[in-house]
Amino acid sequence: MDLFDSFKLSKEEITKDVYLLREFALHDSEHLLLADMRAVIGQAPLRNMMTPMGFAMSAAMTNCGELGWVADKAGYGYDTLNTNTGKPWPHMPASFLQLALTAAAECGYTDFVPDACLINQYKISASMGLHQDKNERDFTQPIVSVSLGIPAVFQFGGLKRSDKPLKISLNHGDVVVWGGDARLKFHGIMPLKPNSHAALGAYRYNLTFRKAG
Ligand code: MD6
Ligand code: FE
Repeated sequence: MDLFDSFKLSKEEITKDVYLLREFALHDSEHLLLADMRAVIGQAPLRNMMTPMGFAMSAAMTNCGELGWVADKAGYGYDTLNTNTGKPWPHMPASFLQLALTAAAECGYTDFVPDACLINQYKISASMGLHQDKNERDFTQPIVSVSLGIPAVFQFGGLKRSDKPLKISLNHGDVVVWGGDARLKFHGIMPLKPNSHAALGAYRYNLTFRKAG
């Protein structure tokens, strides 16, 4: 049997303008993706940034692409330089870009031009509080989010922080494409439960691709 015959795209619209592509990243050269992620982290090490309120975030972060998302005393935003090293962020690997573009196109976003990829690493019990992604310039561009490693429960609510969120489990290789009316909705990650993944150990990684600039 041809490799391609066995690939049936799984696409579910979990709520308006939020698409879940189960295991999509596994069909798109998974090993290269993991090797490229390790190389980016090697050049721009993960670190726990401080929020403007003075709290360390429990997820460790780094970036690749022209722009990287950073948090510090001055606030949140994108920077062309890695504030830790003073150097530009590593280039976005071709495997990353290919995955982001094909996932976006599957969901109707054929003109996605990501210039930033935020890499989040969660250890057991790390979490991310409900937030909006609103530091980007152009909210007509979607966000493509790739989950790797151990599972997590993703929450997504409404346009107000107090709107009750839906919960959905995200597993290794799952991709979420998020845009349109959902673009500014609150979302977060519940504290990770103890678990282990064959290739990535007791961690979850999330790649979020954006057009930031
Ligand atoms: C995470 N993701 O999955 C955190 N933001 O670790 C996000 O904050 C996120 O997955 C916007 C769109 C999709 C996402
Ligand atoms: Fe987010």
